[in-house]
Amino acid sequence: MSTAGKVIKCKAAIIWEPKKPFSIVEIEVAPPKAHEVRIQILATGVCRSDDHVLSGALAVKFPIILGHEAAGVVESIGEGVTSVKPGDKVIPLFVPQCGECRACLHPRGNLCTKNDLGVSTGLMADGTSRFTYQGKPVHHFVGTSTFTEYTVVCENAVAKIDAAAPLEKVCLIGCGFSTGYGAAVNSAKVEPGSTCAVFGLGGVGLSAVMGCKAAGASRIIGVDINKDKFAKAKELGATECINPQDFKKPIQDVLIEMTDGGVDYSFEVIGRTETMIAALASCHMNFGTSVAVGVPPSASEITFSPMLLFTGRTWMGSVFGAWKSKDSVPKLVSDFMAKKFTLDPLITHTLPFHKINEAFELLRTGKSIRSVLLLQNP
Ligand code: PAD
Ligand code: ZN
Ligand code: ZN
Repeated sequence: MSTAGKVIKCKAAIIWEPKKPFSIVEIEVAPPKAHEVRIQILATGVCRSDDHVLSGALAVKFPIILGHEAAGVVESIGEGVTSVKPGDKVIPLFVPQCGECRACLHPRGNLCTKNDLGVSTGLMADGTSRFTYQGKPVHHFVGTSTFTEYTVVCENAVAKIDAAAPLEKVCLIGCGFSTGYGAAVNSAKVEPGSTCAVFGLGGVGLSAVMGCKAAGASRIIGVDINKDKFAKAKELGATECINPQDFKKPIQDVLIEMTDGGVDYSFEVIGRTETMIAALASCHMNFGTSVAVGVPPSASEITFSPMLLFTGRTWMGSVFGAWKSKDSVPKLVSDFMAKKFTLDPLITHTLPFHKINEAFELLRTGKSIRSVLLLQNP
């Protein structure tokens, strides 16, 4: 029997307040309104950005359904939706692409103004939520909310992908892989023969390593305080790995010495203000570029010497790897299917949805790269 047009009761992982575990409860998911799409989520990755909400670093409205790196199947569509239909395999997009705003129309812009990042509302465009628990609304997260069996997203925030794509792998294209890889190939535009440093070797940082390698970098230096990350980083293209805790001097001084004055490109893929400055200072003063990828705590500010910029360095940020999401995600999935890159080394754990708290513990203790939660059998 079709569920289209009806409220769906299903399981979702709700967070009630920071520093508390997920509770899996039965929620109600309203049908999609005009220009909205209801998706059955089948696989979702666990990204540090979700954990930033749990730790309290990222300010959102509670209660909330987190999750933003997923893949699923369209269950039903609202009025006026033309780009997807029920049964299509899709990836939800935490950076939408409306195609009409200045960012979407600019050749270099990808942070569509319809996004719900930064100061988040936790609501759909009409100012309401599609989720209720015991009659009370529950907030959406960055327009996706994938830690639930069913979610509702705006049509601008969903991309149709190859029907043959393995959802338990390509869900990483919804965030971690695309963010890191794109930071190297789109934002920095790493050139063949260049020297790169990647700070933070988690799922996103390792994807940046893969992007640097694909772009032809000849030296890729991985930087992490967890040496257990080094073997995988080397497997994916890092030529050397260093642990800041092994040195008495600041890591930027170590990198400047190792590279005769600084790297061509550095990437901060941790989300800490100190390492953002260290990454900037590590790149060459004349022509070095540093890309800030890690999500900083909402309330943080940075103080740094303006000489770091005056002497010629470039500092830029990168959200979702600077990909125009709705156009690029289907192509990234096709590239994956054509074996132009691999996702397997990034997926260290695959767990059933009810083990969501365990998956976050694996991330916090540095034991996982990416955990993928399966909601049904994809
Ligand atoms: P992760 O926790 O898997 O990886 C972070 C890595 O940094 C770990 O290996 C840590 O050991 C390492 N680390 C921690 N502190 C330090 C330190 N002081 N010096 C060196 N290494 C350190 O996270 P992830 O890969 O899922 O995400 C990384 C960041 O990227 C995180 O802040 C996340 O919120 C952000 C992100 N940004 C976007 C975007 O669009 N810009 C998208 C997705 C994730
Ligand atoms: Zn993410
Ligand atoms: Zn837009």
